[in-house]
Amino acid sequence: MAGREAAKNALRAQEIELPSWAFGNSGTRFKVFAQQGVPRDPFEKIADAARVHAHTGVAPSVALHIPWDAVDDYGALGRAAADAGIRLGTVNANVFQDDDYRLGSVTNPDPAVRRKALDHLFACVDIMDRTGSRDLKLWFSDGTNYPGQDDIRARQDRLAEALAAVYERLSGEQRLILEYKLFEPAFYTTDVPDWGTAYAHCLRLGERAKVCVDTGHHAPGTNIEFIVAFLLREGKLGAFDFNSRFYADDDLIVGAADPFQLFRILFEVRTAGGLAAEAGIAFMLDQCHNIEPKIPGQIRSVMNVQEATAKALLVDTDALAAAQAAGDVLGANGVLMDAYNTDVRPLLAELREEMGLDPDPMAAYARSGYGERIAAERVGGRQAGWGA
Ligand code: AOS
Ligand code: ZN
Ligand code: ZN
Repeated sequence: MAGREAAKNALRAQEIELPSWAFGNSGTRFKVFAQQGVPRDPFEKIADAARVHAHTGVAPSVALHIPWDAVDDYGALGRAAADAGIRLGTVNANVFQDDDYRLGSVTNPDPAVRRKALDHLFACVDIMDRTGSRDLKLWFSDGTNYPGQDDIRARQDRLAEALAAVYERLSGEQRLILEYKLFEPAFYTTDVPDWGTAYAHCLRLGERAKVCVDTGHHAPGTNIEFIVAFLLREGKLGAFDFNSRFYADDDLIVGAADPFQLFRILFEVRTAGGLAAEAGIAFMLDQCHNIEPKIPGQIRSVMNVQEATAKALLVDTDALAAAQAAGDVLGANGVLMDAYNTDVRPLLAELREEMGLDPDPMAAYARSGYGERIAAERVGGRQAGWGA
């Protein structure tokens, strides 16, 4: 088993970004379930995200979603984050929640709608300039429902044109992160359906365009760790949207459905050097809690990412390489499984104590009284996607 201390050092440095939209009310396509104490504005979402960081120590940033988190004064939002001990992270654009986007946003056949979508993307870059965010994350709901509805190649041309314009608008260290998704809301064609399409567009754009792998955005049975390994090898993996799924884009707690898959993904990240900050991979959560309480739901997800990372770090890579070189199939698989089957909870508890945290973040949050306090103080909390 590889070194515990080395594993702890890597885990201490790990940073997991929380989605602001995880803290608002959400639901299924049939019903949004209201919870007590949910944030009434972006400042309260930041306070809740900071709470997750306070208990886990490894979630120091929160991703914004525009316009859900639009405010007049981004300087004030950034200061609120800093005062709470966190920072503003990725800006997620929203070109899917407007009547005009019924037939698509940047790939819409109507140039006026395309212009409107592009203007929103530019506005997101303006916000990044103010928040100091490095990444603009683009997910497009664009696609078609019926054969013949629109020209597949023309839509790719329109997409390429919009991406090039946004990329051109970026400055300094800013990056464009393109997210793909197999289907939904479009059911016949999706304009960015898979990693290959996202990769091809990013390749054309340039060095600062990278792919986001949302773990819920593939066909069942897809080998996601292969995609991760490939993108890492090409220097094109920019971010993860971690969540878990049983059927489609379920957006459930990370590691709930398939913790072994999460371990396999993080093992590829670890062996490619992707855990180092210099690798520039944003480890984000993209979940919408529906029936579970939101803050502890995020804490649980952060802990699950940590556990999978810890197991990935414990793989004895020397023993693995020796077994692989010798063609020892069972030996190699055994090395991987030994690490996966290790109970890393004591190691993580030890790490948290060393970081001055309670070894049990879930219990510490429950004891803190924060949940009761926000339920009493915040009346009229909002849906995750309000204002759009
Ligand atoms: C949509 O399915 C994607 O996962 C996006 O990342 C989306 O922007 C995010 O879920 C917030 O709505
Ligand atoms: Zn996502
Ligand atoms: Zn999704």
